Amino acid sequence: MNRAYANTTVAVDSVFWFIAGASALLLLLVTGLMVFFAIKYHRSRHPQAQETYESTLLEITWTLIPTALVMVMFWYGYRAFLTMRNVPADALTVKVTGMMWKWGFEYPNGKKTEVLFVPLNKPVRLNLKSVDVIHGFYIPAFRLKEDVVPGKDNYLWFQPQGMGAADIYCSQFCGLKHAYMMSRVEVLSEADFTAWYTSTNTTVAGTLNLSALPGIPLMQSKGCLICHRLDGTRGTGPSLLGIFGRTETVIENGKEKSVVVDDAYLRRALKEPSAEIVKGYADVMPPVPNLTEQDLETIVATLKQLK
Ligand code: HEC
Ligand SMILES: [Cu+2]
Repeated sequence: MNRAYANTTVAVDSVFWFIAGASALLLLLVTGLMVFFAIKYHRSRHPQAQETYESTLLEITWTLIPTALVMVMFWYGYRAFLTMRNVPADALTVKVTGMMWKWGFEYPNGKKTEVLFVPLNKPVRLNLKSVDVIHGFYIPAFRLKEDVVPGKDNYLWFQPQGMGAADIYCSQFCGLKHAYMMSRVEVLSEADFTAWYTSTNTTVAGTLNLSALPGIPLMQSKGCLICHRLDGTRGTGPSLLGIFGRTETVIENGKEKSVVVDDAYLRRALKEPSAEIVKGYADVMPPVPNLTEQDLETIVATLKQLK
C-alpha cells in the first residue's frame, strides 16, 4: 500500500530536519572542542593551570549566536504552524465524530463513512467533535494531531499530496478499547473521489436487490467497494459477485494453492488480508479498521448472497 502524505507532512518535516541538523552540527562542534581542549591542555603540555576571569566579547558571542539560532528555529516552526492553522476557503469540510471507540466521518452531501476518503491535491477541513470523552485525532503520516474534546469545536486541515492510505489513531487514552480506535485516510484521484462521492450505489450486481442486503452499506462505509466491484468485473481487487463457492488460486507464503471459497476463507480474507493473496492481484488490501464479530458476520452473510 502506498503511503499517503500531505502538505503538513512536508511543512513539519522541514522544520524537524532543520532542528535535527542544527543540533547535530552543535553536537559535533561541542564534542570536537572538548576533545581538542583535552589534548591541548593536557598536563604534560600545560602543567600550570591558568584562570580566566571575564571576557565581555565571549559572553556576547555565546549569547547572540544561540539567540539567532533559536529565532530562526522559531521562524521556521511558526511558518509551519501558520500553514496548519489557516484553512483555505475552498476546503472540503468533513465532520469528524470521535466516540468510544471509533471515528465517524460525515460529508457535506450527507454521506457517512468510517474511513476518511479525500481527493488528491484538494484542501480538506476536518471539524472535530466528541460525543463522549476526550479523544485525539491523530494521522502520524500527515504529522497532524488534535484533541477532540466534548463541548469544544476543534479543527484541522490538510491537502493530500500523495495517493495511498495512512492510518488514523486516537491519541488520548479513552477507555477499554482505546487501542482499537483506528481508522484510515484514503487519498483517491479526483476522478475516483468524485465517482465515490456522487454515487448512491457503487455498482450493480445483475438483478440482485443490493439495498436489501445489510452488508452493502457496511462495505460501502468501510471502503470495500472502492476496490471491489459487485458486477463481475475486475477492480483493484477481485469482483465479489459469485465469490462464495468459487475455486481460486491463492498464494500463501510464496506457495500457490487452490482453494474453494467458504466461510473460513472469507473470514481470513477480511481479518488477515495479506495471509492468502489471490493470484494476479497485488497485496494491497488493508486490514479492516474496527471490524467487529458482528460486522464480519454481516459481510460474510452478504457475500454469500452475491450470486
Ligand atoms: C485498497 C483496495 C481494497 C480494499 C479497500 C479492500 N480490498 Fe479486499 N482485496 C483487495 C485485493 C487487491 C484483493 C486480492 C489480493 C488479496 O487476496 O489480498 C482483495 C481480496 C479480498 C477478498 C478475497 C477475494 C477472493 O477472490 O478470494 C475478499 C473476500 C475481500 N477482499 C473483501 C473485502 C472487504 C469485505 C473489504 C472491506 C472491508 C475489502 N475487501 C477492502 C483490495 C481491497
Ligand atoms: Cu479515543
